[in-house]
Amino acid sequence: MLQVDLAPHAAATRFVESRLEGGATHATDRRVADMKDVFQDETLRSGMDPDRLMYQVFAHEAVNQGTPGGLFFGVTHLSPGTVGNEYFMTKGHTHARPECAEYYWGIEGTGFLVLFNATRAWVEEIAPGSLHYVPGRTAHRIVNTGDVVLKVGACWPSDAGHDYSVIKSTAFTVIIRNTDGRAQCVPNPAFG
Ligand code: S6P
Ligand code: ZN
Repeated sequence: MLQVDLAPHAAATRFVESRLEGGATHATDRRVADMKDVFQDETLRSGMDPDRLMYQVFAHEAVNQGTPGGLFFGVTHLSPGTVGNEYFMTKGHTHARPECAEYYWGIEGTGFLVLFNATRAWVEEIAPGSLHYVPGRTAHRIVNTGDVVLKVGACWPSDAGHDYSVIKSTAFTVIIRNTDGRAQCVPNPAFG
């Protein structure tokens, strides 16, 4: 009879309360101090508590970074808050292998996925259960427009890599800001 083994690696990895724990998982913290030149008002950001947690990324990497054909799985927990009138957000990036695409999906909280490529910018609303396809050659970041932690899942190719050269506050073509208590998507006044 065929022998079937319970894979110890898979058994050791857990997705618990939207966090990843166990084998081949790791967590990365991004604090206010790590977000230099990402928000419109750098003076306000630099005056905030540098240790304040902006987001955590939990990732499961079953293969080495750069492995062709593999996948990575992650969850981002993005805190609520603003820098001036700009909501907390991730740095944002394109992929170092620009053709690589990615899936995002909403788990908890509400926010926006901001995307742009050479021809257009667009924004998708994130809510529990929302599914988002990020095409290749498209810069992407998430923004928390709610009052609770925004939790978003992601799956991307293990050879995608990250290119953060788009993160400067002047580079994203649209920004999400709080206008009289409402989330508003506006052209980035600093773009270009
Ligand atoms: C990876 C994927 C996410 C982000 C995470 C943090 O391709 O898009 O896991 O890494 O949301 O964003 P950032 O822009 O700081 O890497
Ligand atoms: Zn990505």
